[in-house]
Amino acid sequence: MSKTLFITGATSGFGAATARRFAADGWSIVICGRREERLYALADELGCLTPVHPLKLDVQDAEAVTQAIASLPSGFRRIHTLVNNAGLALAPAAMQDVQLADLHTMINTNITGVVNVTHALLPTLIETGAGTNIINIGSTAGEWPYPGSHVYGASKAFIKQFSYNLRCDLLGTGVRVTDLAPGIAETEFSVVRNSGNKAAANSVYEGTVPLSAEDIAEQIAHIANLPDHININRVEMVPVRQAWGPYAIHRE
Ligand code: NDP
Ligand code: 8X3
Repeated sequence: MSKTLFITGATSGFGAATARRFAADGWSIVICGRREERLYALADELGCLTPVHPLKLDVQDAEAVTQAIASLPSGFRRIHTLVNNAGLALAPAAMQDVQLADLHTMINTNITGVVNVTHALLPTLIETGAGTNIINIGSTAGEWPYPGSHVYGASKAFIKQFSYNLRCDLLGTGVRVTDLAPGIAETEFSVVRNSGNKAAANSVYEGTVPLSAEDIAEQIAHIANLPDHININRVEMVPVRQAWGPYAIHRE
């Protein structure tokens, strides 16, 4: 029987690329996202390769997450790999200049959403045990501060510590946990962050070579398929053209 991947945020970017990568390997896949049209289009695309179950889901809604996971069809209940990928950055300006609602959306999606989905899937992951995976998509922003990252970066720092703490709780179950922390990657991420302003989004990637969604998908596939006795705690993955800047100094 094929293994089953459960991936959130599959309607775009890393999530869609990862669904395609695992489908090519013959995994059964539960794809989640809020945009129904995209979800069904991806299910149609991959359905000729492998069993696919599209799940329209807002990860912020704990009750909806619990219900959706409890009602998975029988062929999709035994999850082998959970990828907590759904997430977003908003309000790319100083904390003092942004809307509180945008900060709440990031917290509710990047933190609460990950907790909701993980809590609901832990019983099935633990039941299967050895070789199963929780791969949480963090970010370099969770480790390295920069202006305008405020709650977004802090939400990704949560992902790192949550992943490490989960490993402690899951020791002995065989369930593996990884914080996969990419640097800049070209997806719809920057369009969302810049409220649909494509020119502002494109300028993030102008004149450089960012990571691609397929690069991330390849890394996720690598981690998920490692021998059962290996746990990758954290991977920080950046383009060659990305490094750190100096401390900022305020001068009169
Ligand atoms: P995209 O904007 O391309 O994809 C984000 C995905 O998250 C979409 O499928 C979206 O689907 C889904 N999503 C957002 N909010 C919700 C929600 N409330 N419920 C369910 N799904 C939701 O961005 P990326 O692929 O780049 O981002 C994927 C992850 O990678 C995010 O966690 C992001 O923070 C992280 N990341 C991105 C980097 C980058 O530079 N691109 C670098 C490091 C980390 P829908 O709108 O249909 O619900
Ligand atoms: C997204 C990468 O560099 O925009 O997590 O913070 S970055």
